[in-house]
Formats: sequence, C-alpha cells, structure tokens
Amino acid sequence: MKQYHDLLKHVLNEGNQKGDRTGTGTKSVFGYQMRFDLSEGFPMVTTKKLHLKSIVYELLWFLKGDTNIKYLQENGVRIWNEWADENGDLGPVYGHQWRNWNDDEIDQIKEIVHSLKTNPNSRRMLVSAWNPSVLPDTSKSFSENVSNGKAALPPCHAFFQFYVADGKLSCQLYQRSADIFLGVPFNIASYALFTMMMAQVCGYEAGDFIHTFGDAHIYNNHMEQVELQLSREPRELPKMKMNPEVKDIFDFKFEDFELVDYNPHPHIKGKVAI
Ligand code: THF
Repeated sequence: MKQYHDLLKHVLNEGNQKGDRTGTGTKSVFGYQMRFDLSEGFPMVTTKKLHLKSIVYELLWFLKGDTNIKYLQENGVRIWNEWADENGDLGPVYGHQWRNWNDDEIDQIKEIVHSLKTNPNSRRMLVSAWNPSVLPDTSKSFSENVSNGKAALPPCHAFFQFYVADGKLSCQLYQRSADIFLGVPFNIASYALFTMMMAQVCGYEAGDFIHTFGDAHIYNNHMEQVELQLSREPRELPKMKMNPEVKDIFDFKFEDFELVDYNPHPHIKGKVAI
C-alpha cells in the first residue's frame, strides 16, 4: 500500500491548514488520485490493523438498501452510531440512494448489474449517492434532518463508475471529502471488495480500483498517529477469497468472505470527528 503512504506524505508536505465543519481543523489538499490493481492482492492497509468485519457488514448493509444502524449494531459494528437518531435512523443515506433513489424504485445497483452483463462497453455505468433533494440543512441537528426526511450527513463517497476492458472490471470512485487516517482505509477496502463482488457476479476478473478525491484531509488530532504509521514498513498485501457459488450481488453474506495472509502492524487508535 505504497499508494496510501504516498497520499499521507503528500498531504503532510503540501496540505493547506484548514478549518472544518467539525471544529477539529485539518491539513487538506484538493484533488488526488490513487490506483489499485486488484490482481496484486487485496488493498487493506498493513501499517495498522483494520477491522475487516466493520467494512464487510457496512457494505452488505449498503447493498441491502438499509439506512438504520440496527443491523450494524446487531453485528457489532459501531462506525455509524454517532450520526443516527434515537431510532437508529440515518435518513436516506447511501443504501437508500443506491437501491431506491427518491423512493422511486430506481435501483441503481440492479441496473448496473444488468448493464455489465448485457452492454459492458457502456459509458453510463454510474451510481450516485449524491442527491441534492435530500441534503441536510447544516443549521439543524442530525436527528432534526432525519425527521424532516433528509439524510443525517451528505455522502462522502458521492458517486462511482464501472468500466470493462479485456475481461476485467474496474471501478472509479469520486470521494468529495476524505478523512485520510480513519475513513480512507475503510473506503479503499470497501470499494475494492465491491468491485470484486460485482466482477464475480457479472463474469469478469477484477481490474483496478481508482480512488479520486476532492478534499482529502488529515485531521489535526490524527497527526501523531500518522507519524507513527509512516514510520512503519508496509507489508505484503493479503488475499481476499470469496465464495465462488454466489452469482447474485444481493446474495452475499458475511461468511462468503475470507481474508488470508493479513499480517498488519498493530492497530492505531484515533478519534472520529463528528
Ligand atoms: N466522518 C469522519 N470524520 N470520518 C469518516 O471516516 C467518516 N466516514 C463515515 C461517516 N462519517 C465520517 C463513517 N465511517 C470509523 C471508521 C469509518 C467511519 C467512522 C468511524 C472508525 O472509528 N474507525 C476506527 C474503529 C474501527 C471499528 O470500530 O471497527 C478505526 O480505527 O479504523 C467515512 O466513510
């Protein structure tokens, strides 16, 4: 994961000191791109231990179209707790937009699978989670927005596109805002896994995952953690094994994934900005 370390170094060296909504302060750059060839191994950061379980359950939760954190909590995943209302609702966030845009029964994922199987040269294979009609009013609390039918938070990984060439499926994500220390390792693993799952069910090999950023930032209270992480030597990437029997993108279960040869350095704790 040289790509990830290069991003950390780039932001430390070139970043602008910037205030932000959460009041934490960041070092930030605008515009950056990383590319991961998924045939070279599964892109899980090795210079700190990542919690794969949270990543897999979150992705399965998006794919279910679910926007209540109950399913995540039942599976021991806490990463969305801070933003949910008292009923566990986040409003129409990722899962809702992916599977049921504007309550219009527009299932963007289903349409992409169809297109990948029947018209893989299409240049229209995009999924948008960015829906201006449900963006929250920033003067209101997360739960007030949810009770008004708005999303608790605007999506950070806002839209993505698929591309097929040489029998390989690639995916590019545009992430408008990226918490490089905490969120980005999750986001890379999540979209890499999603690309592999889509490739399997549509009959392709996995190609590249391309990660394009808008505002990519390191929070000021993650600087020591980043220094520690950069002092560590990246290790060989693990491999992701998926149950080859699964042929429908909506049929994957947690048990269908097995990460092998993941030997990371120890976990590094960091506070999430809310
Ligand atoms: N807000 C901020 N400030 N950063 C984010 O990365 C982020 N997200 C989602 C929505 N808002 C965000 C939530 N995703 C962790 C990881 C991903 C999150 C939120 C929190 C986190 O705390 N990770 C810890 C613990 C992991 C665990 O318990 O499983 C870690 O050390 O990795 C970006 O999409």
